Parts: sequence; structure tokens; C-alpha cells
Amino acid sequence: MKTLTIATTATLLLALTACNDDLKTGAPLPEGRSATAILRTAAGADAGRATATEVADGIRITLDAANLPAGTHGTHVHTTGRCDAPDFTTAGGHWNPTGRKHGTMNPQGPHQGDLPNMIVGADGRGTIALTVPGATLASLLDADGAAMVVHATADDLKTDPAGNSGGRIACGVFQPA
Ligand SMILES: [Cu+2]
Repeated sequence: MKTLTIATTATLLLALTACNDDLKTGAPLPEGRSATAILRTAAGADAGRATATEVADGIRITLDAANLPAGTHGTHVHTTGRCDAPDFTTAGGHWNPTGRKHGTMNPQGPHQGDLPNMIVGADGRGTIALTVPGATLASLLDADGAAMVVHATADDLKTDPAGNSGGRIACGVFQPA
């Protein structure tokens, strides 16, 4: 959508089609709120940013990460909006308002905070974008807030409570936009 710049009839038709699809999965609500998290590494370096936006069927989460080691990294929304370096344990466990077990491959899962593994390239950058169905920004931004966390290794997507994804290498607190 954002790269559509040539206003030919064909691209307009494509744009309309894309908009219809977005309405089902992830179109921002006209009055929807959003939140942004600025991520830092354990050493305090800029590690990119995450957004959470209210959409028709949940919240849309994006993560554009930078300055991270190449490889596959578990990523989650954690339940407390605190990121005290270097281990970021103050972010607490996974955001889990529905009381599920960890992992999209766990029959008793997932947590609403369970996000896909992120592939970070040799340039240190990685991205994630998805809609968490049924989630609300009011729940995300509850009294103790929430944080985006990137882990050292891959999430197996099934082992409670955190998919054996190792230590926490980057963290950012969600702030209302
Ligand atoms: Cu995590």
C-alpha cells in the first residue's frame, strides 16, 4: 500500500482491493489509538521501534529492529512496561490477559504477547508485522503498561513460558502516541 505512487487506473484498483483486505485484517480504526516503543539494547544502543495500533479485529503490531545480532530471535510483548538493562527482567513475563500457555504451536496457547520469530540479517535489521486478534490497546496499556522484548535465540513456539528463547537482548516500553 505505502509504495503505490503511480495513480493509474490499474494501481487504483489494486489499492482498493488491498484496502478491502486490510479491513478484514489490520486496517486502522478511524478513531483508533496507537502506542510506540523505542527499543534499546542491554548496552543502551538504539535497537529500533515497535508500534501497536487499534484495528477492526484486534491490535496491529509492527517491529522494525536494528543493531541486533544476525540470526533468529524470539520476540514478545511482555506484561510490564519497564526495561531495566542489562537483563530486562523487569519487563516481567509475556503479556497474557487471556491466561493461555505459551506458543502458537501449543494446543493451550498462545499468549496474546506471542509474536513470530524475527529473522535478523547481516545488517542487524529485522521486521515483524501482524495482527493479534481480539487484543485491545486498553489491555496493553493497563496500569503497569507493556514492553516489546527481543530474545537472544529462536522461540520454539510451544514451550511454556517463553519458548526457550534465551536471554533478553533488547527492550522498549510502549507509550501512548
Ligand atoms: Cu519474551
